[in-house]
Amino acid sequence: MTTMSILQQYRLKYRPHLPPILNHLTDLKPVYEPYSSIAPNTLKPLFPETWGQQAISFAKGDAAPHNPLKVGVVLSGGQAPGGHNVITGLYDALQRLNPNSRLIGFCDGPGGIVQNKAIDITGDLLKGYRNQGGFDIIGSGRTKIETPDQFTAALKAVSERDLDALVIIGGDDSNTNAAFLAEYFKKNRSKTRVIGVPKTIDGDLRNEFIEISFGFDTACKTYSEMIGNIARDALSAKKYYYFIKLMGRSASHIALECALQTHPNMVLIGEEIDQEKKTLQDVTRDIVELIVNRAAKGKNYGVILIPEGIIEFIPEFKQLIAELNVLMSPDQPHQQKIDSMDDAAARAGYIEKLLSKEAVHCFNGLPLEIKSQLLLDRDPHGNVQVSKVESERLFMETVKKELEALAKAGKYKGKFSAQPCFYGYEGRSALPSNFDSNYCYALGHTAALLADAGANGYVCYVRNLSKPVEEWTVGGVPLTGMLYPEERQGKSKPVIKKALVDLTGRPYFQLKAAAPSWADNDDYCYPGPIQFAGPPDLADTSPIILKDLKD
Ligand code: FBP
Repeated sequence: MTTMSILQQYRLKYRPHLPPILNHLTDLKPVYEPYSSIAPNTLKPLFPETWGQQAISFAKGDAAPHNPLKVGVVLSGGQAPGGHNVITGLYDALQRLNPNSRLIGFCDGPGGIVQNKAIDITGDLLKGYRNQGGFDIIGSGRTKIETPDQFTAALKAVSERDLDALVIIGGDDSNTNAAFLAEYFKKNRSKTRVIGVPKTIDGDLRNEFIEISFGFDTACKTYSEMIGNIARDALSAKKYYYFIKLMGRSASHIALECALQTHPNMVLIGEEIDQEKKTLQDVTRDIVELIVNRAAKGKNYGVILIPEGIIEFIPEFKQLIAELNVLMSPDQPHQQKIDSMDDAAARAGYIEKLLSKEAVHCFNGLPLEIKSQLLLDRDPHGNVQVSKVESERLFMETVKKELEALAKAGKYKGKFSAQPCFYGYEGRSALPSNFDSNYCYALGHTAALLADAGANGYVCYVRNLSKPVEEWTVGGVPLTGMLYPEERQGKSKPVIKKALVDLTGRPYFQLKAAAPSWADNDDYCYPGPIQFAGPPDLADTSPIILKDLKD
């Protein structure tokens, strides 16, 4: 273990607050409740063993002895602050249920299950990870368990290790995978139950039960600190437009939350662009209009937030990306051919010939750099790696061109100097906020309770998150009920649908109401660094976008 900063040492001593129901672990009994699944019945034949289960909550019963459990845990996908607290919460709860319980951690993501590579997670090991950022205790990875051989290997691993349960900490894809593993294990008469935990800074694993995935709060607070600092810099020097791309693969939840925290001059919301069917040129013109109006007031600076997933919401890009996803899928020879070419222009030229007329029109209008970024390797789920596409630079470029044309026509007299920023990875392993520390610790406890209750194919929830911890409730919902058929790499597959920004929701209306003033005036708000100590309205805040739920 490396030397710990003073703050890290203080955070090790932080005792996460638990909702009162989790103070009585050994007395709790599961309560089964009807659950309105969104999954169409066409998916039922794929899940004969785990279809149609009820939701589970917990209520106080009589104190009863609990059998020792052996549980495996795995971290899957991108890092999200709080992962270590899910594991400490799981460990502590298993110990409280029965001190002879054991926890093992599969290393480096789901690939560790397939390779049966794991370590014992002990109280001593956890001493250095309580309330700390990152996933480094066991590592993470993006391997997806999908081939028959991988399923067989996973079953072998959990059987050899005699696991009562396997806890998968992951996003929408990993929890989809958890649903399939739960079904497969049960079908093969394995005793190992599978339980998911909703993780992802993107905040797109949301539904009636999952109010927000863990990590979102800390990531947004981290980005908002930086956006606030940049806004103050813009206001002080009055010479730059900052084009800030914010992580969040598809949905614009992070951009929305950060905008509500910092009040930039403009924020692009992918879902709105999609609804209004705005082209690249339309979006460029919206930004240009803001810049021209501000220039007329002598303001040649500003802050513009761009969600990472933006390009997929612009219709011409949507089609281009859909075609690229199919063309570059593993059963096609094109990715290999492209990778063997040294020259970026040749690579672009090769793919151009395979695209439809509409897609080629969009592709040809892009700078070569962006074309190359679109042709990089797919992620393990077959998606274009949008975090590699520098949309902040793309917009800087298109806006600059348009402003030059306006200047030539005598319609713009301002100065335009822009700086690109990308805030992404730096938010994923930050020290978790009190909110994420508490939330994750409660999620870990809930996973232990579900394992103890014999639940299979469930994802944990903690609800009422916009309220004080004392009002939080916990339980589990069946994963199959959250599935929906979606086209992936040209094939229809059941997946947990990514939740997009609700354009009829309170947070979006709040943004729309404030946007005109933010555009003209410099209403910047400076949240500063995450606070871990102090009054609750300073240190224990939850994401602003949650406030529409029950308030
Ligand atoms: P998860 O969905 O696995 O939580 O990851 C989300 C994310 O952080 C996205 O915001 C981003 O697009 C992507 O991971 C980057 O992935 P990588 O770490 O593979 O570069």
